[in-house]
Amino acid sequence: MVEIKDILDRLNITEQNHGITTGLQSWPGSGETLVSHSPVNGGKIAEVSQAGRADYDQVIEKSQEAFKAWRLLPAPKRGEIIRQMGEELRKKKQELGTLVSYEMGKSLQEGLGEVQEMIDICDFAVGISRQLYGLTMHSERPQHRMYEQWHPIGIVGIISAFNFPVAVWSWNAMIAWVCGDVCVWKPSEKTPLTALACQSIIKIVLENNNLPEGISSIVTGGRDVGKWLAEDPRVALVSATGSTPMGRSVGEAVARRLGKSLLELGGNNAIIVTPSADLSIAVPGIVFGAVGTAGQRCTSTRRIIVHESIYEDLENRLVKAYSQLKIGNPLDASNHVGPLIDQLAVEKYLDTVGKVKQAGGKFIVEPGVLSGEGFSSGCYVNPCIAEVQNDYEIVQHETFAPILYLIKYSEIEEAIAIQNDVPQGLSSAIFTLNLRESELFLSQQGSDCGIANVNIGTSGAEIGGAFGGEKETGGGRESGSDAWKAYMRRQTNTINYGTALPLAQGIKFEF
Ligand code: UN1
Repeated sequence: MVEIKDILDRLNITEQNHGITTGLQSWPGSGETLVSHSPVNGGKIAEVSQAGRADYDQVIEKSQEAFKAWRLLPAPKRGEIIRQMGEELRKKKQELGTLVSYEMGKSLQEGLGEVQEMIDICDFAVGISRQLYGLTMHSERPQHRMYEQWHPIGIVGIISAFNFPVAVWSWNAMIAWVCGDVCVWKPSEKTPLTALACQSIIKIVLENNNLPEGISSIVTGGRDVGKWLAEDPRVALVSATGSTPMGRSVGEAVARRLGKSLLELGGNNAIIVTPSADLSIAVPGIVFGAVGTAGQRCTSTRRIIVHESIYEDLENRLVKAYSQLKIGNPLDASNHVGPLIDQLAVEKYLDTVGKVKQAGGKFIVEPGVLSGEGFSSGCYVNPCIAEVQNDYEIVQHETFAPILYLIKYSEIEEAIAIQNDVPQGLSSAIFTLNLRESELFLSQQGSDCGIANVNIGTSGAEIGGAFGGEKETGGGRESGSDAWKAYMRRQTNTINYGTALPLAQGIKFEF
């Protein structure tokens, strides 16, 4: 087993840490001290100071200055900086992945996978730095040229969640940086150390390239800091990942000042399992989706909508698979399921279990909180499965825990209607070998989610695609494809190289 003390040393995390940094400088914030505990064993990891308003303002002023310089660096040169960041992340993958696992509680494999996502988005961003393309269009006027170009927008505020404490920041930051923006990061209060570790890794690159402070800042803190970012007209874009209530308050505050927001909020992701499904791939897809990261991904599988003809067969296979799951220390590679993030999450798990029972749901794999040796943090719970109806109030909500719902259907149209009949619209999947069913599912009358998969589960999206969802998921797209456009402002340019001044739409204006 790894020695956490060594890992912290190698990532420059000490017992007491400055929670405010502008990339090169750091200082203790004037807010209350935050103590980070590991859900793995309940132990205290380290302390971090939080920001007061004056600390926040100082960071924003530094960011404004840095933006003036950073935007002048040609985009491919900015890409070169990101390439170097990817190299530093490669060198520290083991350490950072381990700290993610220890501070957040996901398995070491998933912690390492998260750092791999960071490395991959660096590579992607390097390519994008040479592809910030605008269109050209034919003017309706003679000797006129029209085109559009994309410019940096300024300061990007990044509010990230505990469940992907580093990867989701990097999807935003790496793309924002090649676009010419500067970033101010408010990490989750539950995982502040992984954020500081990221900063210490990329600081090497900022120093080696003599870059100014303020390109990459961290403001540690709670709701206050999120509110300051959301209400601050100096922050051009606020990208927020987290719960729907959090996103609603951020989105409303940003909209009030007519700023831009990019929201990546809750999911209530379903998998439809049809009669022709290959159950030998459907079962592992379902189980990883439901219990991986202890059900704490926004893409976690929450609902299985299964055809009545294979309902019993699938149910039996799932019960058998769940009986083989090993729950315990996530740093031990033989365990499949680690702890929930904290005691509050355990309370929410228990509350949901109670509500499922009250509504008439029947558990076929029993819930429960684990105690005894190895479970002293009180954060380990049994992944469980309940037979429910989709319209139960509780089933309409996202609970960030390994609780899986089974729902029966008889016609494919009904299955798609059930899949769509929730307020969220992030990820969805169908297991089928029937072309008509899969194409219907992917069509405009199919899944209403931002992500729709065939014969793979709902979680584990690759960075190359645009990531995000519809309805209460917030509508934002991050990561790959053309998600970079959210981090830039578009300018349409019309140039007259003739000797006359013809007006558009044929309007005559003579005097
Ligand atoms: C999240 O849970 O906020 O698709 C992001 C996935 C991961 C990202 C999840 N690549 O499951």
